Amino acid sequence: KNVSIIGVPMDLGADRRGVDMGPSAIRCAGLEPRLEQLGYAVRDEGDLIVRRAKAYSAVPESNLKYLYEIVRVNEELADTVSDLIVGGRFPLVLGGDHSIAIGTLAGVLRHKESLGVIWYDSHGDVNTADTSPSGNIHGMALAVAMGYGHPALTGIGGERPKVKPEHVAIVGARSLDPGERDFLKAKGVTVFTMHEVDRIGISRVMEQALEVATRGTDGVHVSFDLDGVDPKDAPGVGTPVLAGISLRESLLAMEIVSDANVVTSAEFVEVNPTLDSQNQTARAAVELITSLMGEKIL
Ligand code: DIR
Ligand code: MN
Ligand code: MN
Ligand code: MN
Repeated sequence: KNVSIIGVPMDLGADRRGVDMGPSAIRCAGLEPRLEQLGYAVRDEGDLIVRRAKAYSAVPESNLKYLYEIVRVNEELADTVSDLIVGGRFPLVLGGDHSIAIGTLAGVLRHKESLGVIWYDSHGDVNTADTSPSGNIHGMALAVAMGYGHPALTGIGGERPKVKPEHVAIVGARSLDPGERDFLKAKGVTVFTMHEVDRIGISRVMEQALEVATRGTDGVHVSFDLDGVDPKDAPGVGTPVLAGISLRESLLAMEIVSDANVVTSAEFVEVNPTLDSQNQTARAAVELITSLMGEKIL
């Protein structure tokens, strides 16, 4: 099987700088050789170019920070991901902030009528310009993938199917804005909050999440925000939230998803190595990626 690594050194979708170094940190943690050990033919496609912005380039009458550069990069990412799929390669995207999921999903959706999505995150990322308390586009990516938000964002990647709310499972939520709660209830998105993780355990949560993401779909995308993991295990993230899923549970989650043999694309985002010591969070990301890609202990 052919895997392509695409780095997107984007940090314009969030307030705190530094997740632009995520792709480099994950590479430094040894991703490529670890995937090769699993028998994959790995190609590193390198990084997309993200321009440093010197000031908010918000559109008039909108609070969307850095909209134009985020749109430009995500258009390029959508094309890149789409071309790789045409070439028979598995796209593994490294962030960068979570706004890059807009481009990844737009590219994948050119080839899928009905894509399931597992969104592993302490946040919902279903704000729109109207509900966002921050104007940060990383908090909007999942809404955009479902077709909700500013037309400059929902139009990325051109005409293509959207992700349907009934095919989405959010796992690990513990920080939702009021507008996001309303949105998730109104659209009927399945959300496994920390309450469910604690009550029924991560293995049953993942089995149920897989049910949601595979029922009536033709593939599953895993969008993994490292802030879904507890800050004790993944301190190097842009927006840490206490009381999260442990790294051990998260590795089990990825193993369960891997065993289902349904994943068609993945991204790992929000690694901020400036907040780490010993590149801890990128090293966790490599373990999570290899678990998702089929690594077994024995
Ligand atoms: C918050 C934070 N809900 C926002 N979102 C984050 O700004 O929309 N997502 N950090 O990962
Ligand atoms: Mn996120
Ligand atoms: Mn998050
Ligand atoms: Mn369906």
